[in-house]
Amino acid sequence: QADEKKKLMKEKLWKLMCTYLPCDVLSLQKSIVQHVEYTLARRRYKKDKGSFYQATAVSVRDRLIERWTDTQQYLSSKDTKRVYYLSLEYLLGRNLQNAMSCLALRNRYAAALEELGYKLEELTEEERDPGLGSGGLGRLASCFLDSLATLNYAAWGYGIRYKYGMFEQRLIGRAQAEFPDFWLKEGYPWEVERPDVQYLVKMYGQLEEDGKDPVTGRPRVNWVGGEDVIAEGFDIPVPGFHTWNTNNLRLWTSKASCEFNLGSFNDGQYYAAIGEKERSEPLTSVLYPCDNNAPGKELRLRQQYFYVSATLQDILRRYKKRPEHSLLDLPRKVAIQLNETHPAIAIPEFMRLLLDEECLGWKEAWHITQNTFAYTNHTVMPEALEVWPLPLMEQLLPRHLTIIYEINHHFLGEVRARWPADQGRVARMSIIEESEPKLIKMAHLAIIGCHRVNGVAQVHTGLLCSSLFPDFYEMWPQKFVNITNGVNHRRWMLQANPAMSAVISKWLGTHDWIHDLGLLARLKDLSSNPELQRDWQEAKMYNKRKLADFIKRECGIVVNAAAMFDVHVKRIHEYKRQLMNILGVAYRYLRILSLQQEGNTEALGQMVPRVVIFAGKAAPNYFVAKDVIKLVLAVAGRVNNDARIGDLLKVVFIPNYNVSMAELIIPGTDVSQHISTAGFEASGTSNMKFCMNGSLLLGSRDGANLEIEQSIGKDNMFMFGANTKEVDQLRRTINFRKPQMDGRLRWVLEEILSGRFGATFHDLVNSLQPGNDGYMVGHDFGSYLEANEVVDSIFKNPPAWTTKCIDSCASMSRFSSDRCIREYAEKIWQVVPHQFKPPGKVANVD
Ligand code: B1H
Ligand code: IMP
Repeated sequence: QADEKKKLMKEKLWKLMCTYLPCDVLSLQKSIVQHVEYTLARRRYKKDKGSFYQATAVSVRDRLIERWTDTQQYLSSKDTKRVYYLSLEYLLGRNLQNAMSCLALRNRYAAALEELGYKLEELTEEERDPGLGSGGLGRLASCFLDSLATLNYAAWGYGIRYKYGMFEQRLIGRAQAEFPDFWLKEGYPWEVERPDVQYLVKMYGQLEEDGKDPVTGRPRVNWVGGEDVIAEGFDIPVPGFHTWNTNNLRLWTSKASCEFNLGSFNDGQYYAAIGEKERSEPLTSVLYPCDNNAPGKELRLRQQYFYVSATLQDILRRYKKRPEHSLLDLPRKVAIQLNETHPAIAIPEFMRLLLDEECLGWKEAWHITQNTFAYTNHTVMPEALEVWPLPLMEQLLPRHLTIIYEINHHFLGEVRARWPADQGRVARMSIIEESEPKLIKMAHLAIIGCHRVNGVAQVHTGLLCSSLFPDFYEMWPQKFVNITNGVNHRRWMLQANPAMSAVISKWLGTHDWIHDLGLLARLKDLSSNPELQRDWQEAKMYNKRKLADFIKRECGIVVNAAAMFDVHVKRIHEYKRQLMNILGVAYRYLRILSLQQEGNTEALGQMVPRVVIFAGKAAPNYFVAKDVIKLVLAVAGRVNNDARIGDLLKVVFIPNYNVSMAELIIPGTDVSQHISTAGFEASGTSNMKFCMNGSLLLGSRDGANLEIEQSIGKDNMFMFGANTKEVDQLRRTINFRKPQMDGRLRWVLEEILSGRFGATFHDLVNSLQPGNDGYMVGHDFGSYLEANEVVDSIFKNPPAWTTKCIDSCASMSRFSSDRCIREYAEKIWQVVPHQFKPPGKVANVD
């Protein structure tokens, strides 16, 4: 009888748990209102957008969780190979619309909210961006997670749940000021805390020899003493678009281990224990806001190790749950991708776990590690290549240092065997740089410990093989592959630009392009059709008006939506050459004034009114970049307040660029600038987003610009300036040449020095003098201005312009992150999509 009762209870529980939440409009309304009343405990008769956003988010999350649990259950039962993406940065952007679209419930939620007196668009604005990254690298990681889920790959992201994300940028006194971004202030409704998922992570301490391992015969080492910190997981479901598959992003937060270990409270160590707690908590407090610049701080290495160790422990635990799994087979079930070298300490950590905890021999452990890990390089900038002082590694991670020595020893043995008597090569390839202090080169460690190394655009991968790591390429040519970046077109077209998406669907007669961007190619036959052009232009104008309204609200500047919107938004960096842009703007301003003085009304009449829009953050300690912002603001102040200029030129710097702002700016752009010095921008990804949104690119011969040009055709892109080879040559001879400076540039610099724009910006002007100009602003300035003239001349012919925009957009399918993820799956991870089908029939109601 007891058995019968148990069985009934189990059946009842099963039935209750397997009943999916209803998704009709009334049920959605009930769930939202219940969450306002019970989850948030807000007064039901007080209406406010914040609560309704939160409640709607939790209601959506409930529905995601069902799929998430099903997916994970299915994958475990099938023992599917999983991909783990390790990144120190994620720029998720807002989640609400994305999740609703994935569930195909956007229209229903919109209808449900409408009847309750809320507009979905307005609630969307209530969501705060989790800025857990600094720029393109972090956003790429998020696009990848979206595509992985949509394409039915079993994949988890792992990262850090920083308490303070990317700083908030404000403009105070015509300069950047940084404020902390406490993004969790109102709570984050998309995450689920996992107090049951905790790991201990040890740092510092000493090594003790402990005899020999009886099985492997290796000397056994104990790592003792030091500090323990607890890593606790927070999970964010990552839904796929119109599929049941729902992946996971697990972010770690640090906690003091004394909460784990109450012993210290009971033995009179109360205050010491509290002290330890205080020390552990800041570990995951703050994101280092540097893009393409390694911070080299002890706390940063601690963050990296902390999250890597927790992640690998979690992965191993999951793998070992199946008793039939042998560690030797791990690479058949697990692929781990390192996003840059930021998590590269994973290589010695994984070795440590296999050697010291799992008691494997070196050979087995190394074989497993190499076949599991792969590394993506995102930069060739010397200041971004991570190196750690050896004494710091020795102090923080003594065991890892000995493992790194051993890896290096085996590796250099191979090098010597292949190139006997080539001591120079051995020194170049070593993981350890024999400097004072000695340095550990994380890129070398990553290349040696991984079975694949990839660059993120053809020209970038070429540079990895020819300039950055030529010795490694010579040794292992098959290890190096290119996978050109891509972006999630569902976020960057469908979500960010519903107006243009509707035009595309109307003219293609289908929404299927959302799944298969290749279908856009059909638009090329129609691109000069006047009716399509009219629809296209209307959509663009709608987006430009929205952007103009935003600029008015945020910056107090009124801009004319009929003018050309010329946009340069990205991290502020010398190599990205915002300086060249603003000098070009200053030139345009001076030229307008001189034409007016000459009374040259004909030339003036030919000028195209432009609104030049900048946005982006400078790293707080990057003073040149901060000076560039000051110069932009100074020029803006002069130009916008000069009544003689009127609508011919406006300059805007929008503060606090982030993903959701990018979603607003990109669709409202006519021409966008990607003008890095050739050889410096590994790929760029916003170039792809702009092109997909019907803006034309003004670009240098760098990164993915080159491949975009190949796809859309030379005539649809405004390219200028030196190519990689030329830049390389110019930089080698920089101290011997004294080239003539372009007269127009000289004019602008003289005007700046004269105080025409307020401050005189001596340092910036000086950085452009021949011999100092490492980023080739002077060299490229002339061709840059000429390219700008071509932009103007075509903009004056709207049908010609619009044809180019449509043709470009229609040729962008290669740059979807779907293509990119399929390449990773095939060339690196050896995984295939899984076949999980939702239980019963799930209607796509949107
Ligand atoms: C990119 C970085 C980066 N490359 C160091 N490297 C960082 C390096 O905090 N740090 O230490 C942070 C970021 N970011 C970017 O990656 C490239 O510059 C872009 O060209 C590329 O599109 C993007 C994605 O591949
Ligand atoms: P890119 O450097 O212009 O290719 O930028 C790549 C992408 O990173 C952009 O499209 C944004 O999605 C994101 N991004 C760049 N800079 C920032 C930033 O300062 N904050 C947040 N996101 C950024």
